[in-house]
Amino acid sequence: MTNQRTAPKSSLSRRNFLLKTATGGAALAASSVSSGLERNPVSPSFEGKITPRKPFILTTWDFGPKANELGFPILSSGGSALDAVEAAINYVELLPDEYWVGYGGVPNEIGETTLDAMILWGPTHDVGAVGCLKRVKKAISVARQVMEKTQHSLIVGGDATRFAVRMGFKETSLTNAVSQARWEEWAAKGEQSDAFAPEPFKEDTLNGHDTVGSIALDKAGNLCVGCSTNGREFKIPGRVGDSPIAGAGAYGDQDVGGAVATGNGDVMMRFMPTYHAVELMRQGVSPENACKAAIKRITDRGYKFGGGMAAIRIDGEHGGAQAGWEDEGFSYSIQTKNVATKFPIS
Ligand code: SD4
Repeated sequence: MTNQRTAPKSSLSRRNFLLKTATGGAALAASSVSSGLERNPVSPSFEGKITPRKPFILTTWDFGPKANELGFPILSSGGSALDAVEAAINYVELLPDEYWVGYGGVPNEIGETTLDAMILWGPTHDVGAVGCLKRVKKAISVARQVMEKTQHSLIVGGDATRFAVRMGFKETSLTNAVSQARWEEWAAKGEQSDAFAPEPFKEDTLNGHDTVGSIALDKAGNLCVGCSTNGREFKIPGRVGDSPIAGAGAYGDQDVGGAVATGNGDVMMRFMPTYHAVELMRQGVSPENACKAAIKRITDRGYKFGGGMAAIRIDGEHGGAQAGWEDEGFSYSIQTKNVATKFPIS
């Protein structure tokens, strides 16, 4: 028995229907362009006009320079951007005193630390991600396994842990003395997660949060983008933020460049800001203005949130923007030679 059905020759398959409608849509868009009715004509595509130059690695926040120092030698010795991003992010994930990324930090409402991470490989536009990963330290490496060993793009929760163990990762507690003490202090107050508060239209009251984002281009001109976080403090168990969502926490396009985001992911993921920024760069908007526009899209809707973005084109042009973080010290660092340069965003 076969489950293949032969469609009558005259019938319009769903695929053909979609193709026809898409073509119709394109024709419609083209005619409205020539009618001069559009208010904001899309600038001519910049794609194809951007040529990859020398290898670079960009990493966000204060851990950026050190992370780049580990990633850049991989690039300068002819290694892949994928290995460079993984090495840079692993460095931050395994820092013993880093509370916001990796183990030993940001417990959820019931005192457990869980991790979100994703990686995107430019040449194939393949993505791997984990959300709410428990009891495994190197979230970005598990995300890489999702990308390389499976057809899936995102695996979550206890099943992500099971997948990691199946791929050979060690299961271990993500709690340390700092995260335990911080959670006990908070739990003693008998509060519930601040995620039950009203949406942040007046002010962003949420507890601490942070993410490492990294973008690299290798000598072969291949782009890789990744990010990793343990989300926001005292989140509701099961919460997955923006970081493992392609286009939200991070995004890249092999022909254009990449963007990474950090901040209130519960708000930011509603707007796909990194996708937005990369698409604007494709149209010729500078990385800085692309980040500003992506953030403005969120604030224009009335949200008061804290967040930052950094973006870099494959030709090395870069920029960033932030909202509500004038005094947070958000920065990104870039390394193209021996030393990383830090770019504060205020
Ligand atoms: C999240 N965006 O899970 C992350 C946290 C973060 O700066 O980046 N904070 O919401």
